[in-house]
Amino acid sequence: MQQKHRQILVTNALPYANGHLHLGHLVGYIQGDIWVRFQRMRGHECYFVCGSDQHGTPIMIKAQQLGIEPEVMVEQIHQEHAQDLADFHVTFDNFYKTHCPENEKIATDIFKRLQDKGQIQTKTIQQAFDPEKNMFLPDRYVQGTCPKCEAVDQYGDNCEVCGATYSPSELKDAVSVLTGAKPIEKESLHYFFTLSQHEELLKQWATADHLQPAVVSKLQEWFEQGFRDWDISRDAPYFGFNIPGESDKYLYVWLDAPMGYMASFEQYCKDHPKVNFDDYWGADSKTELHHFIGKDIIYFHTLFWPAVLHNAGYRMPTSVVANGFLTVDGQKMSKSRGTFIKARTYLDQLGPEYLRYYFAAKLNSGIDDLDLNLDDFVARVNSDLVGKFINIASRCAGFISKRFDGQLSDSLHDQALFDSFANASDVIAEDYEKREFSRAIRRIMELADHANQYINDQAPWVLVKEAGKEALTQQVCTMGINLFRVLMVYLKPILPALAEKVEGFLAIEPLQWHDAQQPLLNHSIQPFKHLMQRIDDKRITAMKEAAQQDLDSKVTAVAEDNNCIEIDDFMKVDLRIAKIVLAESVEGADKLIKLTLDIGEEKHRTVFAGIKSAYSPEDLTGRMTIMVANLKPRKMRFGLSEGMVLAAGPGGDELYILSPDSGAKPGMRAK
Ligand code: B3M
Ligand code: ZN
Repeated sequence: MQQKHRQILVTNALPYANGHLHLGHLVGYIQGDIWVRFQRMRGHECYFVCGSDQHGTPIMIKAQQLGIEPEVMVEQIHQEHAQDLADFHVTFDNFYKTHCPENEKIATDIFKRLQDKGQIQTKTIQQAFDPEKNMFLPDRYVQGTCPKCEAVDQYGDNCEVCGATYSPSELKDAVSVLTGAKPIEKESLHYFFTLSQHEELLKQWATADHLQPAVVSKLQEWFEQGFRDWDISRDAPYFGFNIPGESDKYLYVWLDAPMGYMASFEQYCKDHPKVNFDDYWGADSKTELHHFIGKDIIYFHTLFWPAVLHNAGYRMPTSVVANGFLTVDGQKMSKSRGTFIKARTYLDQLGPEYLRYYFAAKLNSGIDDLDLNLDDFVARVNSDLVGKFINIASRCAGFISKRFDGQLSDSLHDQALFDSFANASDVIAEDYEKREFSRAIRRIMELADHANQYINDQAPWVLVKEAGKEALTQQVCTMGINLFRVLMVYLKPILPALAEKVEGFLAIEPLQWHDAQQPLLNHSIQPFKHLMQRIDDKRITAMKEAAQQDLDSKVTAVAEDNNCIEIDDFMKVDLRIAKIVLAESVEGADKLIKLTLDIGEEKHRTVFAGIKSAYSPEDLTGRMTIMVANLKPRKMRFGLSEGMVLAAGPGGDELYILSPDSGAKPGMRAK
């Protein structure tokens, strides 16, 4: 079926640059890559871009925890993600980043275009503020008791137990997740995008022409709730781009993240001048723009993003394609069960195309969750790919190589059978176009069964022993090889590396979709080499153990990052409430104060404390403090120091001794 030439730009969601990619991420990336490879096989001009999402509070906090600059952390993780995706054969034309000059220019320009159209407004709002961290708290950084059902440890703005939604200020006993401090309500000026003015635009766009049915119905719910203007600014400290004209207000990460698609494509166009940025992003673009995302970020991609694009004078997306979440063995990925599997942990044990095949065998055009059942994964890959598909070639190639010097016959033994394979091209293409990959695989595997049945019926291993049957043997094996080649065309979007090996074995140019129509005859092939090995269960076990160690290493890594100690070590420390009975200067020591402490059973414990830079002795006598009572006594020039009082701060005159709450008594032990 002749089809018009298409120009297509495809994107995948930009992974946050603050953590490793895991198999759940791979569902969307593999889905997008299969669809792109299919389009390219059909001869369309199809570009595929992505990149790292590098801004926002979680990234800033993570970098602080690791004690490195955010720019350094996001670059390290950018490289890791790029390698992981390349090793899964996800062929982005460009895997760029959001913390880059191109994106800053685009974001600033779009902000100003919206502002000039009166679609950026400012409003003073109240927000939870952490007085210790000295920063405003995103909703999920506030934790407390649900105001409705009293469930504890609920985050931000909605209760996971009863589903109630509320503002963080309504949470009872709210604390900052970062410091444990009680948040205060603080005012700040924020910038808003006037989303509420674009309901009609979005209602017209958010149809089945652009979105999956489940997404359309979700959007209907959101339309019924009505739209509020979108808060697109965040106060310092923040890692991102400044709001134009502001020094300590930043663009909210979700404003500049999807612009990262544009930045990635713009950088690609700079390196490929024949590709024109405006052809793909201009308001009157005739090309296609498809966003592949996880279903958790539909809101941003089907409401904010199309409205921002349109109002900034750009085209709107042709489609937004959401994929479901991944479960493993029927449950949420779990670290303790060793099923929270990083992309690299999988790749250390198994080839990428096994997983590509298994995900494709489960993927359809909907947004259902996908289960990676590890036993089924092994069985399905070994049965379909090795037992059925590869088997077709391996049962025929040997005869062609050994008996006919690699030469295929000049005619087909069963033209009708070949035609039935070639004629499947259109329905399988339609399955791929509609992202019904599991249906495409069902059709392909049915054809593989027919091919194996044909070989069973013709039994070349018998023919080859019968006098006068040489030509027939060569024809039958040539038929088998041709059926295998057609199936390789159909499987190539899913198994690109295997396809490359097969193209080498058959000594042919890279297979395109239309190649399924013509048989390969009167052609010399290479000796058959092992194309794919079966999955060994031991690999799965090793992967799960490694995933579990990832947890241990993850915890260790965090521990090392925060020099954490074991709980048992901490319990050895005897933290005691102490009364400073007497504080005295120490002759000849400009930093020390001699403290005599009442710690309950002992009334005159001596400690030399280096706090003279911040305190005079007379300020300390009579105060309560906290000390470490079981520290090994230390012989000093001025006497024996029998413990340590606790003080915090950067030093100099900024040193603060810790004081217990009123009512605490000398000798009480901290728990
Ligand atoms: N980084 C969320 C995610 O990683 C977000 C996607 C941005 S796409 C513009 O799924
Ligand atoms: Zn609740």
